Amino acid sequence: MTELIFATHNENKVREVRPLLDGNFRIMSLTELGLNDDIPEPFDTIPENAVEKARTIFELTGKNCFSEDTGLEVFSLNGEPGVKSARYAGPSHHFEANIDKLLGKLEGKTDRSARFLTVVCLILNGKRHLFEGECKGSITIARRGDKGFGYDSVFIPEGSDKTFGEMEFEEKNKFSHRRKAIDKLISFLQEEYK
Ligand code: ITT
Repeated sequence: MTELIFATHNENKVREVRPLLDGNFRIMSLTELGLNDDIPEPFDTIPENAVEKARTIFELTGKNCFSEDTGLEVFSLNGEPGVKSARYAGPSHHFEANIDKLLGKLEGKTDRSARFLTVVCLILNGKRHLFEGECKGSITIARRGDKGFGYDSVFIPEGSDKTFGEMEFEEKNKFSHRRKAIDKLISFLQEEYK
């Protein structure tokens, strides 16, 4: 079975993505490989950071790998938190503080529309390929649900009345930005390996 490293330290992402690729590809996480060093995300755009994560792991291992970078963009906040999603409330990457800041900034705003954007970067046989996935939706007034991670408890995808925080990850995968980007990755890999 073809092996691919998923260049992420976020185990929630691994949990969502692994079942989508199961059967055809063996996904190895950085934790399983004992690669615990921080991966830099120095850039101001999501695609550049996705590339940087995959490039770092490819240089370290020389193996086929993919990464992904995700941001939440809120339209009435001019796209914030965007590329700063992980460190919106400060460098400590604290989910709860990030959500508090977001809900605070949206207080009194009627337009609460938002989207998650994911860019996956695959490095296959030394060549780089990018795939994008988007999920449109809106931000709730308060947190709902304790499943998922990050901003899941305040994001309702279009087509549902639940937040991602109220969904098991299989249900989130029916709507999610990550799922859509990974679907494109899978179609590409199927062509490459047919
Ligand atoms: P890696 O860089 O190791 O992959 P990360 O958690 O730092 O993991 P990102 O930079 O891609 O991941 O994500 C930025 C933040 O956006 C992340 O910390 C979460 O708070 C949030 N986020 C990403 N995907 C999300 C999702 O599907 N649902 C809710 N929040 C999400």
